[in-house]
Amino acid sequence: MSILNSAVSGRGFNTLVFCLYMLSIPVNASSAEYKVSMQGWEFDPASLMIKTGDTVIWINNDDTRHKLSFEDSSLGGPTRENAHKFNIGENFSFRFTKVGEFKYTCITHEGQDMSGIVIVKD
Ligand SMILES: [Cu+2]
Repeated sequence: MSILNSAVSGRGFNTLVFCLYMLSIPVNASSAEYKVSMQGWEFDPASLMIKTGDTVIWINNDDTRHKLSFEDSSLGGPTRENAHKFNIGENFSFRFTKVGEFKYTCITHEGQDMSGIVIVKD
């Protein structure tokens, strides 16, 4: 049996496939998910630092409704005119594809200063 044969057959081949798979992991794992809880009329965490391509999931853990609105309309997310309305227990996810600092508020509870920020880096 030649060296080449042993490398591409049986266990050698499995090891080769495994190594290629491990090399591909950083590319596949480049996007992450973050959760922000709405509880006690606050966002928790109120400040998040993420990377482009990451997703943030807001979860309404209050027994009241909330309304999410981003300040920057160029983000493509919900805005004051088109806020995302959360019923009790409802989730909303948004994937950030732009670098920047994006402030958001619950427009129902602005008087209670219910606000947060997502900082997106490359
Ligand atoms: Cu609210």
